[in-house]
Amino acid sequence: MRTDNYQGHDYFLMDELLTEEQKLIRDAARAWVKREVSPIIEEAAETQTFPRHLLAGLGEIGAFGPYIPHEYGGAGLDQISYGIIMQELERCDSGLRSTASVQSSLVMYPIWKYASEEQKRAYLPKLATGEMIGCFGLTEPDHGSDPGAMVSNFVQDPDSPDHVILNGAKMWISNAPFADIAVVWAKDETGRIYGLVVERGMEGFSTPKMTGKWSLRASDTGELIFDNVRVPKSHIMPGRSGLGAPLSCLDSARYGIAWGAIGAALDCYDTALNYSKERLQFGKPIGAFQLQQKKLAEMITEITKAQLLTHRLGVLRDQDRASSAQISMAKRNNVDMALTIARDARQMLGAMGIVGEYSIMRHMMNLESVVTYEGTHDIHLLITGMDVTGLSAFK
Ligand code: TGC
Ligand code: FAD
Repeated sequence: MRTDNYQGHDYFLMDELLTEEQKLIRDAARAWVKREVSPIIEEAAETQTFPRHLLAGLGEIGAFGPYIPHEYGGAGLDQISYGIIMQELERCDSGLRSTASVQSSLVMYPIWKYASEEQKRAYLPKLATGEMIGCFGLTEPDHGSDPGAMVSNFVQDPDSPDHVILNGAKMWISNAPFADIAVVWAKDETGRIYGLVVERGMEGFSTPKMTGKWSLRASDTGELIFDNVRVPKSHIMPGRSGLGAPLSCLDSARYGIAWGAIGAALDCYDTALNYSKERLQFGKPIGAFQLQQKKLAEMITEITKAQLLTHRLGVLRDQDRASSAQISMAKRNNVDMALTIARDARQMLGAMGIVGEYSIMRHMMNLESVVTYEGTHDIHLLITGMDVTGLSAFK
C-alpha cells in the first residue's frame, strides 16, 4: 500500500490567485483522495474495477456537479473550484477524475441545461450525492471523431402516443456498466439529434462491460445497446437539439480535463523529483546530473505554463467568455504536456518506473486514453486550425 505524501508544487505562486474558499475546497479534496483513494488505487487498476464505494465520498467533497446550483442539489461553485477538484482527483488517477467528469459535465450538465424542470428535480439531487450514477453515450462503434454521423435513432412508438422506440449502440462509454441512467444522443425521424435519458431496467437496454484495457483500468467502460427500447417522450430533453447540444457538454468536460491533466503531471513530477534526490548512482544523487535536471526543469516549466493557461481559462469561463476553441487548446496542450512529463518521469526512475509501487506508469497509460477521448489530439488541433483560419478541415 502506497503512502501518499504529496504536498503540491506552486512555482509561480498561483495560490495567491485562489480565494480562501477555493483553497479549502482543494485541501478537502486532496485530504479525501489521500485518505480514501491513494491506498487502494493501484489494486483497483490491477483488477480493472472502479471502486464503487468511493461514489458517496465523491459526492461529499462536491465532485459531482460542483457548479450546479444549490436548488438542484449541486454545490453552486465557480469554474475554478470545479477545475481544482478535477486536478486533485486526477493527481491520483485519471479514471477517478473521469467518473466525476462524466457525472458532472456529461450527465448533470445536459440535464441542468436541456431537460425539463421535472427531470431536473428527479435526477439532479440524486446525481449530486452519488446515490444515482449516470453515463454519456455519444460515440458509436463506427462514429468516434465524427459524432454527427451517428446512426442510433428513435421513432414514434406505433402502440403508444407517449413513447418512442430507440435503437442503436454506443461504445467506449465511461461508467456504463454500473450507471443508473444514460444520457444518450440519437437521431429522430428527420435526422435531428436529441438527448434522451434512458434508465437501467428499461426493456431492451443493456450495458456490457468492455475489458482488456491497458489504460484507465480503474474506470469501468462499457457499451450501451438499445434493442427496441421503449422510452417515454418525457425523457427526451426538450431544451436543445442538434450536434451543438452534446458538443456543449464536451466543452465543460474538456475544461475539467485541462485541469485534471495538470494533476497527473504534478504527481509524475513530484515522484521523479523525490526519486532524483534519493537515488544514488556514480556516488551522487541522480538529481545532480545535468540531464536529469534538464528533465525536471522542463517539467516544472511546462506545468507552470499549463497552470497559468488553465487558470485564465477558468476566469473566462466564470465570465461566460471562454470559447470552445480556447477550451480545445487547453485540453490538447495540457494532456500532451502531462503525457510527455509522464514519459520523462518514467525514464528518470529507471526500472523502478515500470512498477506499480510508483504511480507514473499508471498515469502514463491512463493519459493515452485522455489524449484520445473528449476529442483526440489531432481533432483539437484542427479545431484550433479552423478557429484561426475560419476554414474547416472536417468538411
Ligand atoms: P460542426 O458542423 O462544426 O458543428 C455542428 C454544430 O455544433 C456546434 N458546435 C458546438 N457547440 C457547442 N460546443 C462546441 N464545442 C461546438 N462545436 C461545434 C456548431 O456551431 C454547429 O452548430 P449549428 O447550430 O450550426 O448546427 O460539426 P462537425 O460535424 O464538423 O464536427 C466538428 C468536430 C469534429 C469538432 C466535433 O464533432 C468533435 O468535437 N469531434 C470529437 C468528438 C468527441 O469529442 N467525442 C467525445 C465523446 S464523449 C467522451 O469522450 C467522454 S470521455 C469521458 C471521460 O471518461 O472523462
Ligand atoms: P477515430 O475517430 O476512429 O479516430 C482514429 C484516428 O483518426 C485518431 O487519431 C483521430 O485523431 C484521427 N482522425 C479522425 N478524423 C480525422 C480528421 N478529420 N483529420 C485527421 N485525423 C482524423 N465516448 C462517449 O461518448 N462517452 C464516454 O463516456 C466515453 N468514454 C471513453 C473512455 C475511454 C477509456 C476511451 C478510450 C474512449 C471513450 N469515449 C467515450 C470515446 C472517445 O470519445 C473516442 O474514442 C474519441 O472521440 C475518438 O473516436 P475513435 O476512437 O472512434 O477514433
